[in-house]
Amino acid sequence: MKRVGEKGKGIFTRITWDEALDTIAAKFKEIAADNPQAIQPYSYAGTMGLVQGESMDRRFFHKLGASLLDRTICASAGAAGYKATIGLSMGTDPERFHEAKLILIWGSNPITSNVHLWPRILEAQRNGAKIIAIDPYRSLTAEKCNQHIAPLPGTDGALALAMMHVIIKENLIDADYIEKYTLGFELLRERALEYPPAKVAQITGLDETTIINLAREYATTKPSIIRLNYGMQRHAGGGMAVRTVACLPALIGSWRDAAGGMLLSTSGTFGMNTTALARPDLIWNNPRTINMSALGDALTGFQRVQTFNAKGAPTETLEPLDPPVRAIYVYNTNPVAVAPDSRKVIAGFKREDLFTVVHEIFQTDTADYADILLPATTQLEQWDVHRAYGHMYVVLNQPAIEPIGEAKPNSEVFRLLAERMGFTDDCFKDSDEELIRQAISSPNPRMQGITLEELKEKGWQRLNVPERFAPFAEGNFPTPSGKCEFFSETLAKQGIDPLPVYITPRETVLDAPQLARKYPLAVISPPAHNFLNSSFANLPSFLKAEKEPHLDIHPNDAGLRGIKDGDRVRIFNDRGDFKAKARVTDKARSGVVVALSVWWKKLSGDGCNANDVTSQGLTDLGAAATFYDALVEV
Ligand SMILES: Nc1nc2c(c(=O)[nH]1)N[C@H]1C(S)=C(S)[C@@H](COP(=O)(O)OP(=O)(O)OC[C@H]3O[C@@H](n4cnc5c(=O)[nH]c(N)nc54)[C@H](O)[C@@H]3O)O[C@H]1N2
Ligand SMILES: Nc1nc2c(c(=O)[nH]1)N[C@H]1C(S)=C(S)[C@@H](COP(=O)(O)OP(=O)(O)OC[C@H]3O[C@@H](n4cnc5c(=O)[nH]c(N)nc54)[C@H](O)[C@@H]3O)O[C@H]1N2
Ligand SMILES: [Mo]
Repeated sequence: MKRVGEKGKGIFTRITWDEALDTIAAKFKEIAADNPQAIQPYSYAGTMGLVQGESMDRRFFHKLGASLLDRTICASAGAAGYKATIGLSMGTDPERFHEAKLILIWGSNPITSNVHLWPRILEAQRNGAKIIAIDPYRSLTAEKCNQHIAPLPGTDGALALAMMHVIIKENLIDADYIEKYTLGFELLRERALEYPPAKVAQITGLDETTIINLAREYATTKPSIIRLNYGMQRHAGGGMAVRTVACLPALIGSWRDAAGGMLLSTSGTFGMNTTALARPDLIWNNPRTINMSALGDALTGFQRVQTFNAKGAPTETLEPLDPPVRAIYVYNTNPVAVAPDSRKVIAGFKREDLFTVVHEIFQTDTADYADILLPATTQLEQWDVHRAYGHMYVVLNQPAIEPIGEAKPNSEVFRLLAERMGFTDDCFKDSDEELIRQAISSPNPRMQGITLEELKEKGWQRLNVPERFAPFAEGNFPTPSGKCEFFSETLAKQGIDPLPVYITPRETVLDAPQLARKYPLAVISPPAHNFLNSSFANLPSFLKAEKEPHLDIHPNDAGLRGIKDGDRVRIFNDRGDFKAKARVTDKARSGVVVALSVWWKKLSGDGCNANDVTSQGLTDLGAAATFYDALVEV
């Protein structure tokens, strides 16, 4: 379809695929003749399949010479933080959780967002394990745990350092493991001594005894696992927070047990041949990279440049973006709803001189701003192969039905565009099945035995890892030193504190007192139970279940503002505002309000959602979005 109405109104007229593709190719040729870097690909996790998510699309934009995209909207802070300590996103097998005796669910809400892990956790609980949630919000998961510890958002790094303080002072460490398999313990010890529980109680808003007991229980119950996840990452110090928490298992030697250690993501266990898929060798012009979490800036003419202080706390300046973005091609993502600082994002998409292509299954908030809107197939209609971040299986996605209507898979559209652009390299002719073969043909030992034939037969294959996978039982950390790095030379070289350190959030009452006078409440907006980011947030059954946007607010905070349960409230800061129905509840700890997300703006009642108040500030490590680091008034 092509746009006939004003940008954002979503009024289109139907055209043929030929006309659509010719229009896009003509526009790209015109811009590329000037400078192809003015063309911006923009994609994320609509499908996480390798074929439809990171193959023909990457080849196309590499060959074109378009700007690159740093895909930071979700996991890059945690990945970078974990890498600094452990080396690679690899950890405990989710299928061992039922054997643990203590599980810390830290910044994660598995009942909603990791459904296949939850039964294992329940089984552990039935076997007598204690389950502790560490979360500022009493989530569905926290409600079912044996204990819920509710720190202020973004203070997890301090909490972990205080735990280390107790563990080291009370000699609850595994000295043998530390000696053989870790680097920098003496320095870590000195650092941890700077974080006594009394001091950290002030930072986190927890009782000193809660912190001490948590540390003791964690260190003395065997095996104990930490399921750490995204909640703690979405703050200015999110990368360092993950790096810090990731030191804990080595300190007490819990990696020795297949049901010990920790799980952030299993993605690094997979060794898919993503290079063969994306073909970075096709890049010829050393293009710039745009950070996807600062899309609002990019579309309005700016690039965010980060600098760090000696600890590694980030500050950012805006520099003019030259050339400006003249065309954007959006697929597998819905940035108008999910990217931070919506007003800037929308101001960008409204630009009359911006050429916008959106390839979608539904007419999303973002689709409404398209100049050309293309129909996409769903996973039911397309080939793909998946790795995972929450299990150990390679999964084949075979189409169950023919494409409906005129919908086409991402891979096919890029093949057709490549042809129109005159890209003659053979790699633009690869079929989806050929792409799958390339993805799984990898020298990585964990990929040995994975074949398309067996995948077709079974649908899935477990990675070539032992049933009782205990990757770091005897060290073998994939870090530069081969050890768990309490001290990181790599960080030191980047001018960042080589030891774990607490990096404060950008926007909290304690750390930004001036801002807090105007906006005294921290807002977090984790996934609503029935939505998948913004996917499914338009389907009638799920909308019925979620009813309308809500804001959970503690009785004290509600009382101070004369807010009663069921009142319609406005949540605002200098960036913007959105409206929701107040639920006065102690599920939100005092000082923190919770807006479960991600609502489509056009279905939310006021055309806005939680991202109207979130910021484009980036994390320390990984330059990720800081969705849960925002102050507001209600
Ligand atoms: N149903 C459903 N499932 C999903 C998704 C979805 O949208 N819906 N999204 C998928 C995606 S893309 C992702 S990335 C994952 C995300 O899934 P999770 O890893 O579970 O991450 P979140 O839901 O963002 O946050 C988890 C919990 O962290 C808490 N939290 C917020 N800030 C902090 C903090 O500073 N410290 C601590 N300790 N906790 C904090 C939140 O209150 C929340 O209960 O889920 C995936 N699965
Ligand atoms: N306030 C707030 N904002 C958040 C978050 C939060 O917790 N709070 N979570 C953040 C996180 S963790 C993430 S990962 C991002 C996720 O953000 P996105 O990656 O944008 O995920 P979705 O919002 O689910 O949008 C994916 C879109 O892809 C489309 N799609 C699905 N399959 C295909 C396909 O095969 N082809 C094409 N062309 N399109 C397809 C879907 O219809 C959907 O509209 O959002 C982030 N934004
Ligand atoms: Mo995500």
